[in-house]
Amino acid sequence: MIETFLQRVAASPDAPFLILPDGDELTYAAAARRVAQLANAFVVLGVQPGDRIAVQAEKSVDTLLTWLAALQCGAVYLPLNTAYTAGEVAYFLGDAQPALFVCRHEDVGELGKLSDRALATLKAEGGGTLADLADRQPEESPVAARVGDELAAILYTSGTTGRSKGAMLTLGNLTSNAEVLREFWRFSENDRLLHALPIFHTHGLFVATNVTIAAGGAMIFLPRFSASELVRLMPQATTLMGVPTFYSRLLDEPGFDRDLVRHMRLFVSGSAPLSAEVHREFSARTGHAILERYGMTETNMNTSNPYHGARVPGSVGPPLPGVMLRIADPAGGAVLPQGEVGVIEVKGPNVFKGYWNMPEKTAEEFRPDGYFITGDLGYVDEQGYVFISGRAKDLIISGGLNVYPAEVEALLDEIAGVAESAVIGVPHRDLGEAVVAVLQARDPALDEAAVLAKLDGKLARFKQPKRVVFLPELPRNAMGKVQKAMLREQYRALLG
Ligand code: MLC
Ligand code: AMP
Repeated sequence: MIETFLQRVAASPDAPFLILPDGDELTYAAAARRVAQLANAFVVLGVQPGDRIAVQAEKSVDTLLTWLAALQCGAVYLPLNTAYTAGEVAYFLGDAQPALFVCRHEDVGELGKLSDRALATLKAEGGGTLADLADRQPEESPVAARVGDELAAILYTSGTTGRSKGAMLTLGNLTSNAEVLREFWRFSENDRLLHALPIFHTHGLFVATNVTIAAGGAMIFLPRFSASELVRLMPQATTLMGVPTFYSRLLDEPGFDRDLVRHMRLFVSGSAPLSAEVHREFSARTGHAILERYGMTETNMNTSNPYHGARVPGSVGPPLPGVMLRIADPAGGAVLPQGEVGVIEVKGPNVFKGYWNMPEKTAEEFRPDGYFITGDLGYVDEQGYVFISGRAKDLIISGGLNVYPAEVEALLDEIAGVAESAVIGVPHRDLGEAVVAVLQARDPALDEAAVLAKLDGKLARFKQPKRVVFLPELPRNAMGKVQKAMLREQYRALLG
């Protein structure tokens, strides 16, 4: 991506790359100068090609540019969700052993001690020790020579069995996917993408940013999602990418109507299922059919509804060019005939190299012929459109963020007075699904507030249950396994 970025700099140095909510602009040339300064700062801090750089910092121009600067000096980028607690961050740093950890300036007291290598900080409003060091660096820097198979980034995804896994993404994975999406979604230098996603996940960092760079377009770069800010800035934009919650919230926003979006070229949704109802309501209100696509941290984007042609509500569209997709029997792996429901498997230049330091896990999730087992269940219709109908993995997706019940259950089971726990996802109008804990208590005095207080500080807040409910006993099947489907049914109206 750094080569693509620098080609864009050379071609159109004065074109805007980032447009800030107050109207300030950063051109491609100015961004390149800052990227070089940051890359030089990394080298001063001891980073060498192949080293990891972990970043847990608020969304800002400097934070975004650390991604390109890491590539420029040949490092491997490791972005971390700002919601992660110190305990969660300690695991990632221990596992990935980054040569440099960049954290929020205010966190240095708590997190500084987690890293025995170089440490630097960024402030949300600009500044911090990394920014100050970068200010004193030359505005040019050599570009590390690397080949496509080398690592560009490691993104941690939680696992069904507890430990988070670092998905290793190569330069080739990212550049090929960015190029395919640029062409498929017709991005150009005229595009102004409203960017309100976090920049520590595939969606905000790779899909949105890399596609913009590949096209030489600009991002209207918001520090966080706000429906009213999107409405205010929409007249300057051509495109928006978001999780389904963005779209349901926009529908609730006064002033969000056909006139406001008449000039828009494209609305893309992904990371979680977009309900057919929101899709239809959005079309009726605006005249635009949201384009839904399907991806994963491990695979980048796999499928997309077409740019021209039917965007089918409830479907994630056919496989993207270059992506091979099949439906297999989750148990034996036999490929199933068209129309049958099974586990979705994918193969292509977009698919990651494996999990960091976990060769056995990697081997388990690939078939011998190289297909990656996504853990999503679905089928392909007669027109070749993919429909996701469920998940073989025990995973909750809340507002586009993944929560693995096993991780929450492990912490709940440690609480004195809890006999057993089952964490489930229940329908939630705003977040799609929300986390609920069902507990069998040993201590009758244990209540919801006490349980939530015990989780606080140990688990990122988005993973914490929105409700805790108690049952005298958890329902089990003949094998003794907790029947989560039954619990999901029982509590499906809990959050309205
Ligand atoms: C925030 N909160 C959430 C939450 N987001 N709880 C559950 N699920 C979420 N997603 C909680 C906070 O902890 C806080 O709780 C309260 O809600 C308000 O926080 P906030 O920061 O003000 O929330 P808000 O700005 O409204 O955020 C909602 C959101 C955000 C939907 C805008 O979560 C978001 O940007 N999601 C996008 C995630 C994303 O980028 N996913 C892509 C993954 S990549 P409290 O208790 O402290 O008050 C991927 C691959 C692919 O999946 O295909 O793209
Ligand atoms: P992550 O591990 O955060 O990258 O999340 C990837 C998961 O998000 C996938 O395995 C799917 O379960 C889910 N996902 C992504 N896009 C969609 C979509 N359009 N519809 C349904 N689920 C999706």
